[in-house]
Amino acid sequence: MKNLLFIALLITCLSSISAVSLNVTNHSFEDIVFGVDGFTCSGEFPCSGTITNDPIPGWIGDGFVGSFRPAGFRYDVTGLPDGVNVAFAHTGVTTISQVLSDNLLANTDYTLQVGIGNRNDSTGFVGYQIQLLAGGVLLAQDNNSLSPTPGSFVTSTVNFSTSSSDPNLGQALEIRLVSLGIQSNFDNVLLDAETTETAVPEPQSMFLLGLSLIFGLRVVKNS
Ligand SMILES: [Ca+2]
Repeated sequence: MKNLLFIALLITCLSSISAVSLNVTNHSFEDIVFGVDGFTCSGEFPCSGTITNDPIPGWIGDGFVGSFRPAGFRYDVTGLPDGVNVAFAHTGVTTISQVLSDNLLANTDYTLQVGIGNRNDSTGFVGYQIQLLAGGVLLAQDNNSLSPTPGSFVTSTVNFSTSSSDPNLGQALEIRLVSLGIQSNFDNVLLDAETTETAVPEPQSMFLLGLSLIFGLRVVKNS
């Protein structure tokens, strides 16, 4: 038992894997406070909502897009993934995008997750794409693989892993949410990064390693 503990401590000190959640501004589209069924739009299109030059703070839209607080009956199957707001895209093929402050790193596993919604009062699910880019280059995408039932959200997951020689290393990461028609809803955009390389032990780890070695040697000597 003591030998197993020693080995576990040794492995923990020598090879650590760390996962972090990268910052996505306004990731849940809650920055604007609405009454029920309130929404924003840029004013480029006929709009009965709140007209603003920044309909989805932190994000750039290329068409009729905005933040939206859907009434309860619009998503009565699963509710919303997070909070009370979503983002909507309401033109033919429309993209909502954000360039992140993080760059593409070597030896890292990236996991992008986004809620995709199909309103109860829609005339049919129009489809979507969830894309992860670096330096404007598409790395990976979910090209409309899921089809949420009316009144529900599903979670799209996009994975991408780098080696030590990916040609796009150091380029700024970007997330694009694409609606393929009128309209798709998005929510709760999460991007995690997990390094896969063996870490250089930090001072605290070196201290634990020293204790482990002393403890282990005593166990071996006394066995
Ligand atoms: Ca939300």
